[in-house]
Amino acid sequence: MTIPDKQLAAVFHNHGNPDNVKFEEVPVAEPGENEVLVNIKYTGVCHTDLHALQGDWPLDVKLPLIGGHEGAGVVVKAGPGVNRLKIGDRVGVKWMNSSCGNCEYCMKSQETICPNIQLSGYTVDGSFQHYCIANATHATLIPESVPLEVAAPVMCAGITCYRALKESGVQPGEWICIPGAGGGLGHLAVQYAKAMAMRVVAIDSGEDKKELVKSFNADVFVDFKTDDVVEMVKEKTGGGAHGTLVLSTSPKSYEQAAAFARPGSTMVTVAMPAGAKLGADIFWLTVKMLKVCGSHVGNRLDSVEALDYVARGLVKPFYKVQPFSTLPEVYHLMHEGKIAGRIVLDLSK
Ligand code: 8ID
Ligand code: ZN
Repeated sequence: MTIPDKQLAAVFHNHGNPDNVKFEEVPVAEPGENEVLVNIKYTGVCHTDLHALQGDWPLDVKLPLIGGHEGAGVVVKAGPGVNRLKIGDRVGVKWMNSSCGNCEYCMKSQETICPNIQLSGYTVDGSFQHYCIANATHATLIPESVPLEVAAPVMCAGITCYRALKESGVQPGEWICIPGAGGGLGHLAVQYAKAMAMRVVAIDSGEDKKELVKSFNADVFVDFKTDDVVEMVKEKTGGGAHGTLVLSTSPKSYEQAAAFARPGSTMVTVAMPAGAKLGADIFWLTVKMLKVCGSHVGNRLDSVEALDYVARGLVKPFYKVQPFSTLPEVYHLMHEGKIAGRIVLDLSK
């Protein structure tokens, strides 16, 4: 296979709205030490990509940036010192691009809190291009039985939900509450939770998202636009969920999660709405003995395990495939909360 010198990439030079994304010809990068060049076939679009475009977060974005961190493709070139991967391997390019491997956190497999972390589609260029650089230690091998377009949404959404559910400490038979259940992360969280024998309260809005989460056997659906969220969660779970995974991009979900929390339960913060603060009342936090726990994607083993649930047929990403050129439209739909499941971009179109 010949690798071209130049390729098409979705780039933004400044923060702003989806019209800031331009399709430009850029050089194909050369893999460095312990890096591989991946020919991206499919990439999911995560709400994080939209946060990066808008400049929502208190962490600097590389500019100009090629976003994207749910890439799935094939290794076409290996840099010096690569032993783990070879040309032809099917791999995923994740948000977790690389870590130092030597700090206190890396030593404990907590690589997602490594102070020297690099993030695909944020601090380094990501999967919204045909040829993307990936770190050979962190790229995830995709099992042969999992098609690349299916693997793409797992590379961020799947891994993140899987790890966050573990962090919640919710046991089989107990209730997990999932605000944002009909979105990219949410629809996978519902499935991982059911596969772990949890009972699920799914919160989102609209018939299509209700039908989607019900098709994954969510036990209860609460519509945040028409239902009294706090009262309904408490009533259906007999006093509040044992854990909550906040996957909604509305800060209101954090207020509600603190209000419907069952005493002794854990709220896992996953979604990061711009400027959101935790407004929980310290009195109730204390006397209800609530736990608040942040969860940032997953480590290398979480990634392998999350894909294994898919390979075993326990989790099935729900996605619509669209041409690469539709990325700006995807951002518009995402901003309006109109995407049920994920949109996966086909780089060949
Ligand atoms: O490692 C991490 N912590 C991590 C990894 C990946 C993504 C964090 N994230 C973050 C993203 O940056 C984003 O802030 O998780 C959030 C959700 O990402 P997503 O699933 O990719 O977003 P989406 O597909 O747009 O889904 C959001 C859902 O929230 C619903 C929407 O209807 C949509 O289905 N929602 C909204 I907006 N308001 C809601 C509310 N009040 C709500 N659901 C319940 N209650
Ligand atoms: Zn993501």
